[in-house]
Amino acid sequence: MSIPSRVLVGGGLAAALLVAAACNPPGSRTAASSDTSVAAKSFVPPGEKDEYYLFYSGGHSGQVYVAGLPSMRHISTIPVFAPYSATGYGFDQESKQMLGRFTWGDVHHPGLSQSSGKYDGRWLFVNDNANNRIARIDLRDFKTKQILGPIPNSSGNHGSSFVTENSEYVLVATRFSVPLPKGRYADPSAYKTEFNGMVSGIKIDPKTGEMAVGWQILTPPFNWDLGSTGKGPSSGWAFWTSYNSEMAHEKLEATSTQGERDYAAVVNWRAAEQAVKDGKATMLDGVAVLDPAKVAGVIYFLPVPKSPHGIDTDPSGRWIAASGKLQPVTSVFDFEKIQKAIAAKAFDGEVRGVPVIKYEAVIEGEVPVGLGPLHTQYDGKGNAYTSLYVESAVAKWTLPPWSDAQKKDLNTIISDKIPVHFNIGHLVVGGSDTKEPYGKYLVAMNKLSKGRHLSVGPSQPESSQLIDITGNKMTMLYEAYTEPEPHFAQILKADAIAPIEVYPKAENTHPNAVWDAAQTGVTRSGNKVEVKMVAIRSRFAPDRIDVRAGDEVTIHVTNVEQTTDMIHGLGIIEHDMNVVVDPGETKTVKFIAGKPGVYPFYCTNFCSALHQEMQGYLAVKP
Ligand code: K7E
Ligand code: CUA
Repeated sequence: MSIPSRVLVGGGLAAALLVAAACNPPGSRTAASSDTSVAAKSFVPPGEKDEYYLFYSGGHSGQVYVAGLPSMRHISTIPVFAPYSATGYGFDQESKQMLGRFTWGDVHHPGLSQSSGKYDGRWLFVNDNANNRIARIDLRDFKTKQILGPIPNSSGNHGSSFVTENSEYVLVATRFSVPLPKGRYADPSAYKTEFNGMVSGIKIDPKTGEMAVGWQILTPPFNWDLGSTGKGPSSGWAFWTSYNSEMAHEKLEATSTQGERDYAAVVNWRAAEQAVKDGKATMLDGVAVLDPAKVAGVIYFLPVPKSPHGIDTDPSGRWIAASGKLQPVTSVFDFEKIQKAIAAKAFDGEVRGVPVIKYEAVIEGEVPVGLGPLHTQYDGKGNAYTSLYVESAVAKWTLPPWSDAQKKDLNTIISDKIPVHFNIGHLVVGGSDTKEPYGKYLVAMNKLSKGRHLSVGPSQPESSQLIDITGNKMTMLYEAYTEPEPHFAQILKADAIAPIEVYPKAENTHPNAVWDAAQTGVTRSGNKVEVKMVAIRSRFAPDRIDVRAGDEVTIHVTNVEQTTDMIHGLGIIEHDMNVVVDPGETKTVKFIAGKPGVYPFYCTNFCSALHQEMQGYLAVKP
């Protein structure tokens, strides 16, 4: 079936449609393949394991989904910014404290930690666009360990999480601009003068991964969009696109799409770090902020055709592809030329003290990829893959250097195009943002699934499609569905990590952990009741807790199992409480005992033949 071209925006799109219609490359074909030999390529037999992890952002679910490649099987959900009763996240004291006052987040761009420009398998960072936060997941146990934020002076943490090549920083930029510091009121009609955006360097402790806000660079109120970090020749630099360099504050659909070009930010983060060390920053809401009008050399603007979205540095670090979603081209910039242009001051004026690099001095070519280009990924073999939102396709093209003949007609570098279903947003090739991409697979993350699955009513899933990119032509292998909404994903070789499956007893430092029934017990001090409890197949000790209505009850429950998959839960009837405790783990829950009565508690995670018998009573006396 075909769908009508979804109208992404008004005006400029019609022009875009006209331009691209003339240059559809050869190789287009239907995506739905009934060729069963293709099925073998994504088939992972029962009992066998996938070759790669796929870490999907869970969008406004606030979570991260983990699937295997090539099977596309969903393996687990890592709760990050929202409570998740399946793992008891957001119910125990520690995770509650991490979540703070928020019960949701909007995860867009997961970023794996890197060492020497390669994934090191230590951490996965994810952003929260909604509440200006960033979280760190430890890949040793696949658990969220830290949530930083709300980041001061930062509103709409969308241009995030871009990890530098040695995980020095997670670099983030603001989608929204507000009067700063946050909490200050200004009328939105004074947007251009009173509102500001920000680029932030979130410092990562190299040993522990602990994040802290390092420094910030003040920007005009453009809407910063996607970003990417440099490597090789662009080591120490980072890039963000923006929409709305018009600095409009209402009816953005029309008002922010007036200019033929918007600005990308070209940020020298090493220079920013140095400038802060040199005392050139001013403190704003507790953060060292650099004003580029006063501190030269930390940020430049680069014109990019119309309302760009993605900006992606290639594995060599020399080529930077930015896609103007309202123009059917992807602009390829040469970072070597960018450096020369900066050195030679090849500027087209400045905006608020920030030099604007001459487009003509640094553009390598505008590649006519197709309609609605958004994001680009690389396979490390000289090929680039750009998602085409409006066209519902992926275009494959060749990175520079190009021959003179190719330069004359850049249509000739487009080597393949494959339809996807439907309206693709991001796409991911394993390791595309590293020096050594895996190639092999591409996952298209499509915004609409439009009836390609069993009907589930009005709430529709998103669709992901697995594409084999090992040949000259791309091959559609498989498709799967996820809950809303993967924006971006990261792919990691399965053998790059060796997660633990049991918390070793020796590592449990919880002050109230207990390991056998003799150490357990209930103690009272005033109206506070503290319980030390063990969970073991198939009982809780103690299995009776006596309290009075209104008591503040704290239970420290230790799962003393040291066997993989022996997980116990503690659910308390009518107390909105469920905590799930992994082998060797201790969790603390705190609640106020409810109305008088007897409230059974039970193990929520099926653990043994006598799992059903794993229960007890919270006896609440009047
Ligand atoms: Cu959905 Cu990266 Cu937030 Cu593009 S973003 S599509
Ligand atoms: Cu313990 Cu079920």
